[in-house]
Amino acid sequence: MRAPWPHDAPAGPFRRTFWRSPLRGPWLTAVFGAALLVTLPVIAVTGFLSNAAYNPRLGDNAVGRHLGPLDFYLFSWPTRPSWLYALTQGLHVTIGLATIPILLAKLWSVIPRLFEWPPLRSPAHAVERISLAFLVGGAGFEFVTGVLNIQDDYTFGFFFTDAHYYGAWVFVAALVFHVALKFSTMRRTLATRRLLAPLRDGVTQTLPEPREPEDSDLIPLAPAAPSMSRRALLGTVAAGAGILLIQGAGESAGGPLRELAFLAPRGRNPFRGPNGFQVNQTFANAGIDPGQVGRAWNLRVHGTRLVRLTREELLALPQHTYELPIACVEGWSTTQRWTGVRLADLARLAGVERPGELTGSSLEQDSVYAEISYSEDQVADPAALLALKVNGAPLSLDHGYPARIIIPGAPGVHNTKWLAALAFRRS
Ligand SMILES: Nc1nc2c(c(=O)[nH]1)N[C@H]1C(S)=C(S)[C@@H](COP(=O)(O)O)O[C@H]1N2
Ligand SMILES: [Mo]
Repeated sequence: MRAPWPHDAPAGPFRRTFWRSPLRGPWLTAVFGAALLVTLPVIAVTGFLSNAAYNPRLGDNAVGRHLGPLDFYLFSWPTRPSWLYALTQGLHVTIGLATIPILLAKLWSVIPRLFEWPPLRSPAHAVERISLAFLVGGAGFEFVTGVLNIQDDYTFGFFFTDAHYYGAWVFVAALVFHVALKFSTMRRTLATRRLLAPLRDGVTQTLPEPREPEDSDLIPLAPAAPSMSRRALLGTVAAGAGILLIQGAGESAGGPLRELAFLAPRGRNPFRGPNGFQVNQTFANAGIDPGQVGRAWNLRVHGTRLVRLTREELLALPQHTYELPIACVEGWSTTQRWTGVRLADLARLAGVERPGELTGSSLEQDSVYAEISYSEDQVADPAALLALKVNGAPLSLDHGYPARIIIPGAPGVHNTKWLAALAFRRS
């Protein structure tokens, strides 16, 4: 298709003879491309869904953006099934991690393209090169920020959700453009070179891909001897992806698979912690004055009137128990048995018969957790609780004592701990 590079290119990587691996060629690139064509759309769709779970339309949402020009969510995030966000975010993180080896292999397979000479041949070529810069840059940015955030959530505060979200638009746009340009080449290559035939070759039979019926600048002009077969390369990449897939499944699915989650954020044992499960951020880390959660604590409930309730008074109200997950943006989730007062009951106490949006405030101020908004649907769910107990025991300080919010189907980060106040609006 493309004319071979002219020989007047400067020495080094700009010469086609510089790239010598006999494994590189359109078939190899097409195989990695086809794999990415399966995983990247799943990551993109689950990513946008998980973002929708933040309810970016709600006014005071500290975590999750205020509505920007690219937010067109047409629905309010549902509360049912209660594991919905655990699923979307679990898939996003698990398949995202498993894709990293494939992405790196794909990049390796096309490295010569990054050194094309002359760098710009025509306006159309310039557009293609610029889209490639956005594609590679966008992929790098999304994967690096994603992995950093998994390892230490919201290190970047507001910056992460905004940047990862808008970065996703850039990456997806560049990807759609790239696929439109390359899809037919990929299909033709896989068809003419017979899908899996090259996998039969051992190291000694591993020759460069044939330059007939069409040449490709990915095929080396001066190939070195192979140090591994294509089969071994694909096997290594697949094994890497498979291991990451299993570890991610262990993190988000829990159960016996949990033992396999060797990359679990900050190496925490999910079963260890007060109340029998892991803590995201400890009370000590939150920097709240311990005096604020002692005898003097009471919950302020704002509605058409202000009501103040001590923990004893809250415990005297009708209590309800539900099994609900905490599903973190980091990809892990854990289901526990929560007991407490229905949010809708508290709204009524404050004089709001038909509650609309709710804003919850934490004693932890000056943080992304200080204020979180909830939708009318979330408040109306009978399992949306002001939790006072978990697994039959009082909440531990680390899990949000004296009281925290638990909303079915919501991202873990919206389950505000160390609650100070609730403000109900009318529907
Ligand atoms: N005030 C406050 N609430 C919070 C957090 C926090 O750091 N501070 N972490 C949130 C996040 S990101 C998650 S995943 C859950 C974790 O709850 P856990 O620590 O009880 O497991 O609490 C959420 N509520
Ligand atoms: Mo989280």
